[in-house]
Amino acid sequence: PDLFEAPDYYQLDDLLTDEHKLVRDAAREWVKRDVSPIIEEYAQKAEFPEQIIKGLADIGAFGPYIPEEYGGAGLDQIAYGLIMQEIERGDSGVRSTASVQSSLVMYPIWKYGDEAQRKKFLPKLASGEWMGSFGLTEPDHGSNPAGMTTNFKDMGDHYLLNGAKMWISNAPFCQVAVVWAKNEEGRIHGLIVERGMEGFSTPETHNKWSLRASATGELIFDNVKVPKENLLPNKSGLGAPLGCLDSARFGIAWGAIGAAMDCYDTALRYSKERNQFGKPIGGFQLQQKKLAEMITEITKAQLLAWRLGVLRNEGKATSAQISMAKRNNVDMAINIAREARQMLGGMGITGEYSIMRHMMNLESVITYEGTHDIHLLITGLDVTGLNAFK
Ligand code: TGC
Ligand code: FAD
Repeated sequence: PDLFEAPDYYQLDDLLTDEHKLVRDAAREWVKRDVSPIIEEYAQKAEFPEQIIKGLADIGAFGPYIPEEYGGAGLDQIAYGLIMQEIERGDSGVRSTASVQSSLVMYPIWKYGDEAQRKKFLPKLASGEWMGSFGLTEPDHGSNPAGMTTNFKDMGDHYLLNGAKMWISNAPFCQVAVVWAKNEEGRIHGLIVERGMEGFSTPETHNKWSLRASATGELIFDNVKVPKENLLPNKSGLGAPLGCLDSARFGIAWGAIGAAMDCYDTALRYSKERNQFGKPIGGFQLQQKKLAEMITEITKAQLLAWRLGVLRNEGKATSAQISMAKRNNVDMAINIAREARQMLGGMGITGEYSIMRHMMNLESVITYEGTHDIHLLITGLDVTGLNAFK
């Protein structure tokens, strides 16, 4: 892992500020030192490496763009993207943990919460003392979260929450869950549910072939009494959780580039070292085609992500633009992982190299935060004005 070299074919470093490069390099060094050497072992045993939580907090991965007064790193969107890129070069599951904590837990508390909620939760989430999860998806409502059945009733001095969420990253060890549920009028609200509340449980989901180093589980609410002060007061409706997804999807558009870079770098290196028929396999046209296409696609994805970062810094990026980048960049990464895996021949299927782990991880990344198909339909709706979802 120490050998990793990030491709920068179009001198994109020239577009970054000194602060961007500093933040990126610190994240890169940390991933090299503390993630890459251990991650294969944790993925193989399907365990989240809890010892990396402090390091994630130290590199600013928990709330990169949340203001410093709440414990965040106070950085811009491009710095956030670069941190996600570096983490996902290590492992998409580790990036998932950071994405959820930052964009799906800290972001809604910051944007939709009141001052007391911000002060109570954000600093502890930024330091990793508390870990969070985000409950939107249900067993019968994945792509269509508007149909959710998890609900809460106003009991006077508290809310009574019932229902279940499925496929929830960080659920098994979270102290805090931002949960989306309908009130008696059917309006969606966010509630902060805390571990220890009676009737709240988080069983782990086992037997995943993907994101094995990330803990996934359910959130089950059986007559959970949620204090009234735990309702996020400043936004309701489906647009509230979808606003969080915009931020997380942006991070994924960058993160996927990291996974692709690692696959490309590994395959390029291997192609120069591995000899068959008397010469390095990198000297054969078929292998060069793969490598040339990989670096072309990575470069295009980097430009897309960078421009989207500029638009987000200016507050101008649309949700549909974010969908395009998430869809394109994850698809780019999974295709590169599949091609790179083949370039390593039999060695490519082993844990000696990171490629197959990335490839399997990306099967989740292409599904969560809106599937590949859903993002295509978002673009379709945006350009035609015609809704093909329903
Ligand atoms: P629709 O009628 O289009 O919209 C309802 C309301 O939401 C507004 N809106 C948005 N607001 C902010 N950001 C967005 N991206 C938004 N998209 C829509 C919209 O304006 C409207 O507002 P209002 O005020 O008019 O009510 O809703 P729909 O029911 O037709 O659904 C649209 C669709 C299919 C695009 C949406 O449901 C969707 O994106 N589905 C995919 C679900 C999804 O992405 N789930 C992700 C779960 S979390 C996760 O996967 C975490 S993985 C984390 C990790 O480990 O990294
Ligand atoms: P479905 O919605 O049932 O889709 C099945 C297939 O049908 C897909 O190919 C889809 O593209 C297609 N499809 C659906 N609707 C349409 C349509 N209108 N037109 C055409 N095709 C359509 N959720 C959270 O809330 N929080 C989390 O932390 C979280 N973490 C996750 C971690 C992992 C490892 C995974 C795998 C998922 C996670 N998710 C999380 C859930 C994820 O967001 C959902 O899996 C995803 O939104 C898809 O929902 P679904 O699995 O129910 O698939």
